[in-house]
Amino acid sequence: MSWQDGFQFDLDDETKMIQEAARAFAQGELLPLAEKIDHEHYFPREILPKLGQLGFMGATVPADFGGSELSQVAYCLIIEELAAACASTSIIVSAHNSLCLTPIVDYGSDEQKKKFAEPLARGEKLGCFALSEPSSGSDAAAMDCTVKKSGDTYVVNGTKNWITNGPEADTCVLFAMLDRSAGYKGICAFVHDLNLPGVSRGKPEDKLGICGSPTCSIMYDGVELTRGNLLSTDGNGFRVAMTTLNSGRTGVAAQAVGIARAALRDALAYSKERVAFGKPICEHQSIQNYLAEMVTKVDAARYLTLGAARKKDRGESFIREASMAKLYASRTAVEVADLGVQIHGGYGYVKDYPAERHLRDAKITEIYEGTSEIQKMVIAGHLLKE
Ligand code: COS
Repeated sequence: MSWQDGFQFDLDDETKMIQEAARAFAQGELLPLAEKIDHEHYFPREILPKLGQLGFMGATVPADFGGSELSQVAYCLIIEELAAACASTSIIVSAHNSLCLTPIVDYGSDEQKKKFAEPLARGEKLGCFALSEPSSGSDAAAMDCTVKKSGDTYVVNGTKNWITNGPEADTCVLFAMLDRSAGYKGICAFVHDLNLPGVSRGKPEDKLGICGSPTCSIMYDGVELTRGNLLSTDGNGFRVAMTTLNSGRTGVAAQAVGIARAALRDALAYSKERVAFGKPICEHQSIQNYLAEMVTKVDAARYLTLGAARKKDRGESFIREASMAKLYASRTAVEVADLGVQIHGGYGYVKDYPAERHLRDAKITEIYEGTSEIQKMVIAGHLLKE
């Protein structure tokens, strides 16, 4: 056992096996590609069928619909392992599972699960989630994308922004406003194929980090959907979005733990090799102080993350815990990656070493699936009610 395992958290044998399989794949096949994925903004298409074979593309989906039916704890461990090798790949997998598959499984009819969830869970198709817009992100209910209903037909017009997997995805979970006068109760959720007439995609965004995870806008121009695309009922879309994001936040927290772990792993290795004042820098107290701080935070972040996931697995309320995990783990990722750069000195500032990549990759975890400011609103709101 090494520091990378952290607390064992009473994992059962099956979960330990999944963690080991994820680590073996991530370290053996993904880590060697991570630099290319980042530097060339390379979408690792060839990795996806392999992740499908491992069962990671439908991690928590019931076996009846082609999934692996794993616990949320096991899912978070998979995302952590992928992120410790390549943050871009971890968010491709996390957006696909948490944001696209979860609402289909939780709110879709059996027919929708068969049609949309099965090929996603097998890794044959890639999913995305379209909630944010050019003028609404944190205030998710303030959306401008509209849907007009006529009989069983729903016609969608508007633009969705910051769609992780957008340029490559086949299937989308979409949110649009049916009745503005009803506020958040006027929002509908849909699942649809992206190759419909009237759907177009913007150019891939040029981002600070997670450069192999493609992001774009999706435009809807009179796109016709049917009742067969509606998830849940008219007006229940905000609930679909919020509950989806609750579990999604445990996935982003796990991603942040993985990035922090990678930053510590690389800084630790460097500190043993680099000599200053006649000895390896890991023998200097100031570097040891950094390393101690880093490993403590990584373990604390993982503890919060798996704690939130375990509450979900037990069917308990986990909204505050998921937000706490995301808030703390994302800050940890940024702080630990920053110290990783500091330990590397000048070498931390150039692209020859992965230290700077971890810092660029870490930052987004404080922004997507709810900014840190939103997480604090959720945490304080629940604290005052409990
Ligand atoms: N889980 C389940 N239900 C939730 C919820 C959550 N986390 N947050 C809010 N709700 C429910 C509330 O219980 C309420 O339902 P009822 O009226 O039935 O009780 C309803 O949603 C409206 O809640 P509220 O009035 O608090 O909504 P607001 O519009 O004020 O927004 C926040 C609440 C800010 C928490 C929400 O908009 C949010 O999470 N924003 C961030 C969105 C986000 O993460 N975007 C990233 C996009 S994906 S990259």
